[in-house]
Formats: sequence, structure tokens, C-alpha cells
Amino acid sequence: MTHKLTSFLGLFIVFAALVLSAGTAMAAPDFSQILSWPRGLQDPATPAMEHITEFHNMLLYIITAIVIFVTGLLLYVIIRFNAKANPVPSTTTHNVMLEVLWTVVPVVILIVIAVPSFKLLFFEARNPEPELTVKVIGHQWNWEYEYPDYGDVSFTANIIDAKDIDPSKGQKRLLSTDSPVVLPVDTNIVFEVTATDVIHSFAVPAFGIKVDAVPGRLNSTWARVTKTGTFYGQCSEICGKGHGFMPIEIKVVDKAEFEDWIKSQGGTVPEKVEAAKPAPAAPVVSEEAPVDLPVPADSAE
Ligand SMILES: [Cu+2]
Repeated sequence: MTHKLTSFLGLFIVFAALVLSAGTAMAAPDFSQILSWPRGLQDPATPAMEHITEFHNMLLYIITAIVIFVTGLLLYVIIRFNAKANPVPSTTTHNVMLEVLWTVVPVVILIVIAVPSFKLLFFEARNPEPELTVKVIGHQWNWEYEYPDYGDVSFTANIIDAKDIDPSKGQKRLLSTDSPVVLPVDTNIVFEVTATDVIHSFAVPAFGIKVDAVPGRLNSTWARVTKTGTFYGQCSEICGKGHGFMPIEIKVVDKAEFEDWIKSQGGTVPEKVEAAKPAPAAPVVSEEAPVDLPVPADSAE
């Protein structure tokens, strides 16, 4: 009875691991089809999310190998050493070689995981020199945005009620807002995040960001979005009855379009941004972008 249960569990784990690894081997789902039964992570739209995706996939290979190895061992023991096949059990209690191996091998695996993990952590934690700062303020239950570099631009984004959703405009239930955030592509954007009432969390999966919005405290994170399009996020800290109804909708557009939008919101485009405008095609800015993982020693600030 126990045999059957254990072998069944073993087979189930192997099957689940195979399904999972097959899922990530396929192309990542398009973020625009966020509601169409996606598997794996959303398509990355920032270098940070690209690194997160690579790290996630690497972990999946490691964990799949471990699950298969341990399940194989388990099955071998169940079949080879059960009471019928092996009526007289061995009385061995120590095996130095085995004990060294099962200590050293997991340590090596942990080091293999820890090194890229810390590199990723430092990469995400260190804000680059901001070209645009966006202040994000969480409220029960909506998000307020301010663009301090661009005059008086500020607005509150509320969820569009399910009954008012218009799919022909690309609106998505529970994700679209009445005033989407507009951001320029290929720009170092720093988000300063806070809240006015309870703790919220500003999270946009395609950007690889999730940062708590805490009353009385300013947290920050950054993103450099490398493609235009519409991206969605949700509050990710349980904040009350409207927690599931304060989505984040971000439209990433090219820089000229962003400036037009700023002006349409009554904002002003600062001189230095105007001056940089004549040469938008020059890839100077993107070459300076922190697309390579800095080594941890670099990151002391
Ligand atoms: Cu919230």
C-alpha cells in the first residue's frame, strides 16, 4: 500500500517536472495576451526582467535535475530494497565517502545558484542615473502618479469597471485604468514609491519590479523599458477590500510621443530634454545603459 502510494507520488513529481520544463522551453507568452492561459513568466520588457527570466530558467533546469535524480533514487530503493526483494537488511550505519558527497554536492549547487542570484540582486537594487523620475503613491484603492521633472503633471488612475470595459479599445477586465501611465522607451526611469494609508506594493511583472509602497517612507526601484506597448501590473500587498481592484496600466511610447503626452497633460518639457531631442537616433544613451550585470564590488554607494 505504502509502496504504491510512494511510487505514485514519485511518478507524479517526475511528470509535473517534465510538464513544467516543457512549459518554459516553449516561447514565453506575449504580455499583450496576458489573459490567454499564459505559461511561464511574461515576456521581459526591461534588462532586469531579462536577467530574472534567465535566472528563473536556470533554476528550473537545476530543480528538474534534482527532482529526477531523487525520484530515481527513491524508486530504486523502493524496488531493490523492499522487504520481499531484500529480506535481510544491511546493518551499515556510516559511509564516509557518501556522507562527504551528500554534503559537498548540495553546497556546490547552492554556490552555483548564489553567485548569479547576488549579481542579479545588486543589478536590480542599484538605481541608475535617472533620466525620468516618476512618483507613485498608493491609496485605498487606486494609484496616483506624479512627474516632478515635467511641471505639474499628476493624476490618479482608477480601475475601469468590468461593465464599462471595451475590448475593441484593447481594455482588459481588472487591468485597465481610466488614465494609463505613459512612459518613454529606452529611458532610465526611477520610480519613487510611497503610500498614504496602508501598505501597498507597486508591481509590474514585465518590468521585473515589485516594491512596497509604505506610508511615511520612500522606496525606489528602476526600469529601462526596451520596447513600446502596454504593460500591466497590480497591487501586490493585501491592502483591504479593494486590493484586487487597483491595477497598474503603463503605456510605453517613443520619446517624442511621450513629450506630446506631457504637454497634453499640462506639463512642461525641461530645456535639457528639449536640447537632447534633435539627436534621438544616436544610441549614446542606450550604450550607457546598465544592460550588463555589474559585479557586486562595483555597487558600493
Ligand atoms: Cu493596494
